[in-house]
Amino acid sequence: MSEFIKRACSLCEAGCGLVMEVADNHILSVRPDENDPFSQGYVCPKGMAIADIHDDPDRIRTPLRKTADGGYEEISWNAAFDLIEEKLGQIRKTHGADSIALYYGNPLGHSYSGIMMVGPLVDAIGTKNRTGASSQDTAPRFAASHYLYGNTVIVPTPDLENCDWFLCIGGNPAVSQGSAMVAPNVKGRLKAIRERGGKVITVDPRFTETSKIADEHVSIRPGSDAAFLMAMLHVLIDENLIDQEAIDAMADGWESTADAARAFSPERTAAMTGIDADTTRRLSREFAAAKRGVVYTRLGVCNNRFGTLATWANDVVNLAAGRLGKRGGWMLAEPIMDIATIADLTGINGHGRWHTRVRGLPETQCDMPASMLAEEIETPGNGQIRAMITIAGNPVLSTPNGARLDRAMTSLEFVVSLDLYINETTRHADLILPPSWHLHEDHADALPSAFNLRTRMRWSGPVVSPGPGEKADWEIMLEIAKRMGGGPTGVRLIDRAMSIAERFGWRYDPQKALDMVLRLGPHGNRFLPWKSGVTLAKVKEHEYGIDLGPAREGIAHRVTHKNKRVHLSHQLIDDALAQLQAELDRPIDKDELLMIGRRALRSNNSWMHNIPALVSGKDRCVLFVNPIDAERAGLRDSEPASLESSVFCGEVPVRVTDEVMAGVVSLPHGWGHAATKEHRAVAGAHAGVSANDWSDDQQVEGIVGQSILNGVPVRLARSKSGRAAA
Ligand SMILES: Nc1nc2c(c(=O)[nH]1)N[C@H]1C(S)=C(S)[C@@H](COP(=O)(O)OP(=O)(O)OC[C@H]3O[C@@H](n4cnc5c(=O)[nH]c(N)nc54)[C@H](O)[C@@H]3O)O[C@H]1N2
Ligand SMILES: Nc1nc2c(c(=O)[nH]1)N[C@H]1C(S)=C(S)[C@@H](COP(=O)(O)OP(=O)(O)OC[C@H]3O[C@@H](n4cnc5c(=O)[nH]c(N)nc54)[C@H](O)[C@@H]3O)O[C@H]1N2
Ligand code: SF4
Ligand SMILES: [Mo]
Repeated sequence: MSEFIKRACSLCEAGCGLVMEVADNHILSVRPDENDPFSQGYVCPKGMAIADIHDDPDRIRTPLRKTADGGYEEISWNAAFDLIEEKLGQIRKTHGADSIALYYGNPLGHSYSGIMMVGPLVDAIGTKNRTGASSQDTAPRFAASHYLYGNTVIVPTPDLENCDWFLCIGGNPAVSQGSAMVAPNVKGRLKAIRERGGKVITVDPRFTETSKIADEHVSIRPGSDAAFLMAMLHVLIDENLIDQEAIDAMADGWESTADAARAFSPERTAAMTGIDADTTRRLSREFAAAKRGVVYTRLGVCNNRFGTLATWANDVVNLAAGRLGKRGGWMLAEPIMDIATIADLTGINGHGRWHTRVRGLPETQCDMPASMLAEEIETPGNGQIRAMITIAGNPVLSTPNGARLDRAMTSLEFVVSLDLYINETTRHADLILPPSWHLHEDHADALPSAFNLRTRMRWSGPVVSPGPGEKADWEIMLEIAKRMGGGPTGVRLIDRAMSIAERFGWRYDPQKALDMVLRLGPHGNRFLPWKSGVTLAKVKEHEYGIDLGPAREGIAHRVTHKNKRVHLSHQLIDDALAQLQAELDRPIDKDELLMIGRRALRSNNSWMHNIPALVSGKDRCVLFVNPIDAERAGLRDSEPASLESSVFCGEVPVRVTDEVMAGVVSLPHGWGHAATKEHRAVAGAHAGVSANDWSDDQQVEGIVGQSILNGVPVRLARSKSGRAAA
């Protein structure tokens, strides 16, 4: 007899409702949950393939240890933990804690129990060399929020439900499902804006899947968004379209900000942005005239030059037009958990408190920029990285100059990886530890709730039970933390008390930890039995979770600066503005070619290419080239080309298309699986090339040191061999 189990998809922040048919602890089918009030029957192809990932025959099911001849042997969990304790213990003793680096990847952000264990594990090791995917996608956002609102995790979100004018800059939500905005079925939501008489505009170097459903598309030169946003601000001020009352009520430092905007007339920024002054003026006027307009920036703006400045300017433009904290505008979510306080208590709210050894790059939210990895491994001296733990990540494919990191990793003394697969990074591991994975675990949308304009949380139970000996990420991480002298909280005294309690049968339980943060949160019952309020038990009572309604308007209830106001002026921002100004008048090199990325609906960064349903059809790892650039380089459609950057030269198959603007080429990241084809047959058959072999680890954004993954300078030529590398 089969049963039908409802479950929120845990593959991205949208959290779409799924129904899974299960019999004998096996998933027979997956379908959209038409009754889910939030996703309303929407599911993307990745969600539909979640059981294929779960059952992928190429997944690792037991801990593996690398053998002397480069093969793998199975090893028991205990022996694996003993080895970790011995090796990492020895390396830390001899070379200090910073010699052990920890990289955690994107999927961990979708596991509440796993992400909660990162801090304690890092504390147990004692290293400052913690890095991960957020330094590839969101560090500029976190830093801008830290300075503007007082806390890295206070991130404004566009109110798609209620806006009537949506300017989407450097995001492709029709494919990504939206980043830092929880909105299942974004396409439907964007169409709804138009159906209620509103307008959707994309600003992007590529005519994207989102552009296709928008009213207007504006091409922009990569890396110039800060200039475009400052020009919008200039027009709003110049034409007296600002909401002075809202600005005065909310923000400090407006005068100097307005002063700075003077230098950025749309006539002056046009050369850098490629957007003519009339278009910038018209869009600014439309924005101000719209009743409920909002300007949104995302990844293409963040992991780019001037990422932090542009993100800051994004918020300032919304503030200036009176759209910050307003219904249909740029709003602050009110998560059920008080994540700003958690960020303060755990010390993650901050920027620039310590720096990398070799290049002096700053931490943001306790994470170092990931581009530091290769040089920190290669450069001798005190604090040189000699061992690495990777968790749910693939930095060889996802961080800039991946080929350099690939080489550098071979010199490490010890590598432990927690992953489902032997991938391009974990193949360097001495030990690979497989987690039992999502569908064996319970799931709560804890982190994404920070970007959800409905104050809601959903909890789903495990769909199938793990086999004997399978462990969740959090269990593996906790055991490593213990072996390194720590425990589940990272606070020595409490951890010690917990370890004593364990002798009497007490066990750490992530559900209890989640329950605690819910109870202590703004809607929680504070452990007072007579008080009604949110507890995990109450969340569990509702099959689609608790929904306390839309976030309130205003910002003061969320801003954590003492005076509850937005702080606009900061030296770092002033310096970046001066640098941007200096670049405005730089003549544009006619031959300049900048490479950007491209996401696809049936892919998730580097790791879903082993699922047949997600890679069928034409190979997607091709370089999009504008016909003008193709002609210049003498390239023809479908032929391979030689692509060169400051760090790498290799061949790529080309598609000639005016989808990308002239001067811009586009290659998706996350491919390049030739080195692991013996471990992942399907991915190996669709190997492709890695875009990050071309991106440069030495070129980073100026304030937070974010990897520059969009806007990489390249040169194109006819391939000499006449064969594509892919
Ligand atoms: N050129 C270029 N580079 C980019 C980007 C770009 O746009 N262009 N995007 C950047 C962005 S936004 C990001 S977030 C990064 C992503 O980069 P990473 O986070 O480094 O890598 P992923 O490709 O997401 O790989 C995730 C790994 O986690 C494993 N995994 C999946 N689920 C779990 C789990 O529950 N537990 C464990 N232990 N492992 C799991 C998968 O098998 C896979 O190997 O890439 C960045 N790199
Ligand atoms: N299907 C699918 N969904 C995903 C992912 C995936 O790999 N596949 N990855 C997930 C992850 S980790 C993240 S962080 C989110 C990211 O989600 P989004 O923030 O929506 O990011 P992208 O889809 O990469 O879109 C970035 C856009 O920026 C454009 N761009 C590049 N350079 C510039 C520039 O200089 N200026 C401007 N204005 N635009 C520029 C690109 O052409 C692209 O259209 O998506 C998540 N969702
Ligand atoms: S958009 Fe796709 S991957 Fe994201 S939650 Fe929904 S079904 Fe899952
Ligand atoms: Mo990301």
